[in-house]
Amino acid sequence: MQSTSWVPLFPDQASTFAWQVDYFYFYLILVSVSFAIPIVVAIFFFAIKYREKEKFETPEEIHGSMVLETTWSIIPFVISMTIFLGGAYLYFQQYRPPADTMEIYVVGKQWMWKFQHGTGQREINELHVPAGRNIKLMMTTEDVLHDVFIPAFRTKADVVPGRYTTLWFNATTPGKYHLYCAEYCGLNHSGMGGWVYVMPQNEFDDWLAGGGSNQTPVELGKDLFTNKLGCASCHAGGQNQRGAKLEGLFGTDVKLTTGQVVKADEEYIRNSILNPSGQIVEGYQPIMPTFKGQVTEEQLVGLVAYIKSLGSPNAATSTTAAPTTNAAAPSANTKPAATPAAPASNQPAPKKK
Ligand SMILES: [Cu+2]
Repeated sequence: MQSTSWVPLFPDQASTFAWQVDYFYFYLILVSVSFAIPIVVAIFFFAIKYREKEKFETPEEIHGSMVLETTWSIIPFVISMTIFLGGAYLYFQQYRPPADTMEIYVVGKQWMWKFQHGTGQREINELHVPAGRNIKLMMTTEDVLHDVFIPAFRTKADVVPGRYTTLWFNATTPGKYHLYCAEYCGLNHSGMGGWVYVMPQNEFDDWLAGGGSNQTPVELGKDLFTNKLGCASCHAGGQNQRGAKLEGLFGTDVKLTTGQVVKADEEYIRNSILNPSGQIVEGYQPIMPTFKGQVTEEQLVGLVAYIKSLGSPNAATSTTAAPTTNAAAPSANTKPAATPAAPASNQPAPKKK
């Protein structure tokens, strides 16, 4: 760890893909240098060799060379394809989270980072994660564009108002690593940063257990859904069901009245809450009011987490934290609490263990 005030040329390599990014970067430098140097040398060499020795000298004409033209087309083509393929490989690795991730919700705001774990713990400008696990950040912002940047993990992603973006990593080495906002976001942009603490799994479990009993995102969402926002009055099962069925919805394909088929992911749920008439599910009326302006980003995160917890066909991705912690694992099986306001329990969510 570099904790001195000078900036190291290369930050620590602390994620599974850090060395790959570095190798690729070195490769780009190597390619650039091995072209730049011969070109500069050739410029000087030819400038001297073919300088005008007599006034009004006429150079000898040449009429092209098939061999030369072919060579200088094929070689750069091959080299640029290695750059393209290397870059594409790294991109796919970095921006396609694996299935077995631990999710952490992130809300950016001028000028701080707010994190919330699946078990409810909240953090500001600090993020604790276990080493050796796939972590997925589900991110949005309350105001302007921000960008999560963790140099030691060699990864960054924009945080965009009005939508969810994701970032994943697997931190290899316990330690303390800088977290930055990498998108100019106003006056105190430079102060918008913090630290990521990578801990061994057992220390992380202790940390998580000591975090008090915050409401988990799923609990918050459930409370909003059944009580505060009254979503359950239309979306819960039974005679009064006028809204689309939400149990088992997450991750499925939804057919809209327009004939379009969309995937019910986080973004879809979010849009359905904020702009319901934009995507009416086939067989339903456009009667749902918008909740734009009535729910904060954190409440939206809760609602999305709750609807996710109502079950999905492939429930492998869970919002729970470490499997070893028993601290309030929010999942579908905590659901049938005897809440009279939630007739949703008429239709037990698919139980998956
Ligand atoms: Cu920012």
